[in-house]
Amino acid sequence: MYVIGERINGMFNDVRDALKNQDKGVIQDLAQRQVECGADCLDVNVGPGAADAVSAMAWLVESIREVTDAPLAIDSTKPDAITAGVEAAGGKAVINSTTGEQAKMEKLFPIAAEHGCAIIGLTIDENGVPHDAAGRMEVALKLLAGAMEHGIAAEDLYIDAVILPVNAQQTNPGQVMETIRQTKLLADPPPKTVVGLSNVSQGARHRELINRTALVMCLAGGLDAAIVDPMDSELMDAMITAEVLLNKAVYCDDFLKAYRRKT
Ligand code: THG
Repeated sequence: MYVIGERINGMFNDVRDALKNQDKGVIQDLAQRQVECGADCLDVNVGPGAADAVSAMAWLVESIREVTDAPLAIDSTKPDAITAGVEAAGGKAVINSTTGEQAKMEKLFPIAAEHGCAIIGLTIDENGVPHDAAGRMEVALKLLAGAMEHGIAAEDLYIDAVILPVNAQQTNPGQVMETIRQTKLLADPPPKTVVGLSNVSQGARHRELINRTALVMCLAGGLDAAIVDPMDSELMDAMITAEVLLNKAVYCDDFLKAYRRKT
């Protein structure tokens, strides 16, 4: 599984304060620790409070680039902030994200094509988040068609079925898991699949247990990537073990250690 570290997000108080005080050491430490724990890519999101999202994104990415050249998932609803982040990342970036809304696709697919970036497509359109897997698949198909029109390969499109807090919407995770399964049948080769895992447990008790159980269930449906906290070692152990059981990693008695040696 492609591990996208979630911790550089202004939703977290330490990141929000670091942005306010221009304290790049905090950001650099989070970048290095996530990579050491197995992140393949780092999500970068300035959070809802940033006054100037464009300059905040550029500052975050430049700070991270001083310590790692890991790919970055440039996470913003604002196309200008995404462009600033992708340019500061030196092209090694995943655009997070477009939706299936026509106006958004027309803005964001050209940015991905121009910079040669992969792009996440949320299954949200002009009507909002669909209620079931069938509605999500309709949007996924629009996203795939939009990507292809702009010369973006299916494998560079990550369909995100939008996992939501289970305590508020108990039918959501099951619909997301079904969407993951169906997305892998959409085309040959199929688009990739991703979730922002920690959404599922927001506001709930036993967050870590919910996160790791949901991750294993999504992996069984064919999940390719997830935005997660790689410093949660029990979550990472569950992911590694699921990959062995799904025959995506070779079994050996020391499989946890073998995976960690790779990172
Ligand atoms: N899809 C895509 N991108 C995404 C999401 C998604 N980016 C953002 C988010 N969802 C994934 N990242 C997070 C990061 C943190 C949390 C949830 C998802 C989180 N934060 C604590 C909370 O809200 O309780 C913050 C509190 C704290 O600990 O300080 O849970 O779905 N493409």
